[in-house]
Amino acid sequence: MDKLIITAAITGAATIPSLSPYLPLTPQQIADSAIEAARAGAAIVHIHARRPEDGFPSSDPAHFREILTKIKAESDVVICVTTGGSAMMTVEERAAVVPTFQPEMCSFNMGSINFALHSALKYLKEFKYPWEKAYLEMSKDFVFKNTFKDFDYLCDITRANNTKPELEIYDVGHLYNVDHLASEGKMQPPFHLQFVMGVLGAIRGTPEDLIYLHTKAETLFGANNFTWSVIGVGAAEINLSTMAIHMGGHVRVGLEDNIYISKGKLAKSNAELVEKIVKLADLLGRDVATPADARRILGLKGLDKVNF
Ligand code: KMH
Ligand code: ZN
Repeated sequence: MDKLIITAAITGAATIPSLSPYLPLTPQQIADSAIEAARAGAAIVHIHARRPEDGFPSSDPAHFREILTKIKAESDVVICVTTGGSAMMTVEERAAVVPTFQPEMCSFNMGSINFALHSALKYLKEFKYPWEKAYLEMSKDFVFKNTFKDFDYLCDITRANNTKPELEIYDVGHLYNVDHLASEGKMQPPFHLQFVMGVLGAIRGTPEDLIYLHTKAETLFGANNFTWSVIGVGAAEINLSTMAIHMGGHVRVGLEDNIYISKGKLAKSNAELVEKIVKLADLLGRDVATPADARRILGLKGLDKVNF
């Protein structure tokens, strides 16, 4: 079994600032939190940007540049930049980070889904920033758009910049989309699949759902033609991580996906969530990958080839 690659998803766009005072918002906070997560054992950090003044999801290259250069100055961690951004951005805005920064990795969302956040309105009554309440309400009508036209665009720019796409699989049909693009010669194995489980609008985070996605990927691609990782959104995080460590997959944790370190107790940092996975890996007898191990396992181009 390969060493375990832990990805830390630092801030995202779905977690709103009022959900946790520990969510990093400014470029400095996001970079510091990523560096700390890397020191705790994350081999990859997944990066979104936010407007420093109010934490609203940002696609501004200046915000990304500040975050990426600060991380690179302090750490050799692999940086996987989002092209998912938020459902309020156009695909062109979301994907601009790839030609601009030519990162080693980027997310590549493999299908359109409803991406609903409105259930947080049931328990969240006070908001830190004016945009947050409307953002949750509007998500009831959000479609997170990732069409075949968008796939073509992302295939072109990831290939042109030698950026390894992390294929975000929110449901089983998304595996068939990968297969379709591969059959057209637009994507080549080995694929790196990220099973995103527990978003309201897509597959849930149950054990049988993970087994099903994994089995279907093996059937479609063959066991040697893909690596995989899992995101358990919310409460599913630790259970699905345990399964993935045991099954030879990799794990993503972080405040983008889950704000709790244990039942009802907020995680104080991304590093704390990473440390929990490091302990779990140790208990289950799996070694944790360094950034150099992750580059070898995933076949990445190297930090000297990025443009920041
Ligand atoms: N927020 C996650 C559920 C992306 O950034 O492209 C999915 C994600 C997508 O991380
Ligand atoms: Zn993301």
